[in-house]
Amino acid sequence: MDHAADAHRTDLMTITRYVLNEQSKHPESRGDFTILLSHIVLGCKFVCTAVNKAGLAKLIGLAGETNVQGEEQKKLDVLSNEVFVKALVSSGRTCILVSEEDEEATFVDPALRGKYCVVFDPLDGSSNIDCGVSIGTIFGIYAINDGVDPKIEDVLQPGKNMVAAGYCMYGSSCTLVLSTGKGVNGFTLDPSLGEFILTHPDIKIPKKGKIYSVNEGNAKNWDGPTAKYVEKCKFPQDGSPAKSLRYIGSMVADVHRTLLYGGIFLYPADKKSPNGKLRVLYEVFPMSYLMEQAGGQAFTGKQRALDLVPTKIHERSPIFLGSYDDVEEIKALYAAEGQK
Ligand code: FDP
Repeated sequence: MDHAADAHRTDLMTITRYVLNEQSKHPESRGDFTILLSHIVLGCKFVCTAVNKAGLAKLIGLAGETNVQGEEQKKLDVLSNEVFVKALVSSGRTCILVSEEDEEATFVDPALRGKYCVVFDPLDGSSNIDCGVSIGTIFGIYAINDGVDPKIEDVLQPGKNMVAAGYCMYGSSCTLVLSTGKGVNGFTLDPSLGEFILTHPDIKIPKKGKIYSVNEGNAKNWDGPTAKYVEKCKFPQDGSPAKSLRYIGSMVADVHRTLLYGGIFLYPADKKSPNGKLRVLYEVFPMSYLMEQAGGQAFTGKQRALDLVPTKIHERSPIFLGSYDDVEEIKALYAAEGQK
């Protein structure tokens, strides 16, 4: 441990302090959002610990299996969902929860209701769990006027209406990236303090990147603009260098790299999946919100992603997101296709 460096870090901007500072700019605020966020942070810390211990604790396995003590084992994604649902309900600030793990939305008991609707994927990138590759939690937050009589329409809103969005990546470090509509900030969990510390203030995505990120195994089923775009990445005709390909297959990790290094992340529609794979409410919207807040763009192949109005809670959409100029290029290819 570098005690000398630690000795200099005496003024730590924790995530709670950061949000309280923001709250103090709104004297009318009652602190509800701060309380909600502290429950999300607790969920992230819990899942981070569970992910780190997964191999040791044999948490990996089929839901319903029993361990040596005869206790029921839960798969990490099932466990993570339970943790987040309980943390969000007990915050007393939520009224509707939509989780990737639950077919139906959860309407919070009236006695515990607040004004926020939270949409989330408790553990995204599940195919990477068993091999220890980075995975994450993604969340988006809507606020409704009052949480007394919530309706499913309250979450079927365009992503631009979200009041906050973020993700927590369980990787070589545990990083929480958050936007409350005024830029993007990244916080890294200091395990010795148990606190998320502001390590990446005001993240801005490079205007143009050198990396593209897509599952090329699906290439035979792509439409014209996606195929042309990827061809251009590999064989640019304008003398620019070819882009590098990076694809982890875990949205949080691929988007995190895109946000920090620039470039583009694509999960397009294809002949087999005409709506793509990724879910609008808790994958496409939060990541698009963060990208726009960081100066990038997010496009569905037809429109700005955050303008999409979902009609079902588990709806899917194609998505192209990342550096402003790179997304501009794919938009131009779709526009040209539309003019044919
Ligand atoms: P996973 O299936 O492993 O849960 O939506 C889930 C997701 O992962 C994303 O995290 C990831 O970006 C994408 O699917 C990967 O899909 P492919 O395996 O089709 O590339």
